[in-house]
Amino acid sequence: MSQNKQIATLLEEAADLVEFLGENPFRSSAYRNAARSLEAAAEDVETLAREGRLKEVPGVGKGIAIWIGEFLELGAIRELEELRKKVPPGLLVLRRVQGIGPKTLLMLHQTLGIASLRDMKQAIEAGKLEGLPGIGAKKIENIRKGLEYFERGAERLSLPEARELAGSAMAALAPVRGVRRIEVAGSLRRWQETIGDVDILCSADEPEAVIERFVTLEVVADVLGRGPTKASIRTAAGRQMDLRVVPDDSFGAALQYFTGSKAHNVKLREMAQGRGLKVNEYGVFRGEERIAGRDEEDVYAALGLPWIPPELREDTGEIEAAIEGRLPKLVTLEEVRGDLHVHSDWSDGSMPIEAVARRAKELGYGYVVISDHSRSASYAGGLTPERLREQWEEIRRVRKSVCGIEILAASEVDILPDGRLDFPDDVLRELDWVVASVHSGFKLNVTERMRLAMENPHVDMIAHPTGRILSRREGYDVDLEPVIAHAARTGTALEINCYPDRLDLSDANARRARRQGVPIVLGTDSHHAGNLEFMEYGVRVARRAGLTAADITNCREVSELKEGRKRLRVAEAPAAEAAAPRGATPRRASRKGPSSRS
Ligand code: DGT
Ligand code: CA
Ligand code: CA
Ligand code: ZN
Repeated sequence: MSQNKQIATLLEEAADLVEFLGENPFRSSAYRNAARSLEAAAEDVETLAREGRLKEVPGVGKGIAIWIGEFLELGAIRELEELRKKVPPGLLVLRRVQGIGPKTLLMLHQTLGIASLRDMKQAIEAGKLEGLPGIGAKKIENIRKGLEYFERGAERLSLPEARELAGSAMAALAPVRGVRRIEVAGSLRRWQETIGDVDILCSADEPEAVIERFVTLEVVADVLGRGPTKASIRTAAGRQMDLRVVPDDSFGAALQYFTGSKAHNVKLREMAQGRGLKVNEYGVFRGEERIAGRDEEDVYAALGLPWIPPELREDTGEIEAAIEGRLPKLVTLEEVRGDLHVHSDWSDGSMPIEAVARRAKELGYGYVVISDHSRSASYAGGLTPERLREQWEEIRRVRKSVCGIEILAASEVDILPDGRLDFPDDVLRELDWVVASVHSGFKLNVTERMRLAMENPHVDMIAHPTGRILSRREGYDVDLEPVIAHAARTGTALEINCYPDRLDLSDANARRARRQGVPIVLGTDSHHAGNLEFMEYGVRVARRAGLTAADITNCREVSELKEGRKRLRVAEAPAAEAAAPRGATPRRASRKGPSSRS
């Protein structure tokens, strides 16, 4: 690990500790910002420190410069050591469980000595939480659910983690003598939202050499099994990876088999039997004769089917659709024309607006929004209307310096506990795009609040509609069915949030929403450099939901996007107008708004 990375890790830890101790939130975000910019810094800290240039790193002030100095000199940071003494590590793990706030946790630690996941579970089972001050039956039930959800999720890998593991293994295996083809299989190839274990398939002339390299990869902590053509390993972090090596002329059949899903394969085999054929990992057979197996396309073709994209292989109707020739033409990353959910350093992001614009342009987009938080999201540096107007000045400036891409002025406006929006209509009216989200009061009538927000003609989209965080929390107490129905009725888009630990809407929910005619938006919710690339995850969710470019708002060019905006349609449609209690906004050119570009 480089020293920059080491220090960044320590700063992240300090941020966690400070957060846990309930200290000034600015302190923890300062640590996190510094950590990120150290990781991104081109030069190593040692050089920077020697030349007295540490403070050139964004986010590194006097205090953190001292920390870095201590680390370089002593290999430790005194203030961090002090912080560590105040918080047992098990409590930091518990802190990530939904349903337990820091105050409760600290109290349970002090009264019951709870310091780990296991302590907490045992205390609940033994009924020790009952009757403690401020802890009702409902709260205990929430903690129990949070623990279950956390433990279930912790066993599976996130997509980025799985891709990283697979990518590094494949890079190491590809140069091994005799290797011909190598691919990921299993749930990772299907882009399932979490991954049980990583499956890799390889064709090679000398399987032993590949297996030998695999079991000696740097990440390997345990070899769980090893044979002449397959092996399974476990990493130090407890992650598992399987490798299969097959002859090149059955690579297609093996890839089809090991991609799964199991349910898809079972259905496919039944269908094949009906046609007098047999399918297995070695090929497609008519009697003794092998009629396909080298390439996956041939396997499907031998069964009379078009190739089915892996994302659809879950037995949710894709085989029937393939038989009837009505597989959807799934959306691709190249068809996405812009990003409709991006934060800049004006709120809790770290990218200046200009950097967002340049990156979006590099990605080939025609447009990108700047959708910073609104004032109620104070923890995230939400903007007041005054700051928002100042931001428009900056947007106008960047529009002049970065050409060839449209920068749309937007906001991610909070849906308040009573269902009102955090900005008045006369502010929202001037924006090019309005995202509305619930960021607080997860148990307060979320369904109704979202419905109210969607009544507002300025609200173009609801972000992360269920609020789930994969492996960490279940999400809001929201009933999605009426939310979807209301989105369809008001023409409000629902987001597939592309952040890999959100993926919200999920594939199944996106499919439901689309069936009811809801426009879908892919939003990265970018906060940092590199996050705009999360678009790929959202595209994969959309593909798993069977969506085409026509279903997705940001697969349109910017002109169509503007014309299609909800408030314009609402203004023209009397029926919908009646549904907007605060009155639909007539189309009106704004003098102050960011859209006036003269
Ligand atoms: P995961 O690892 O839980 O995220 O899910 P998968 O789908 O990667 O499952 P895994 O790793 O157990 O197996 C990889 C693929 O191998 C699976 O998708 C289909 C195939 N496969 C494994 N076991 C069986 C089986 O007993 N029957 C059939 N038809 N296919 C199997
Ligand atoms: Ca797997
Ligand atoms: Ca496996
Ligand atoms: Zn958000």
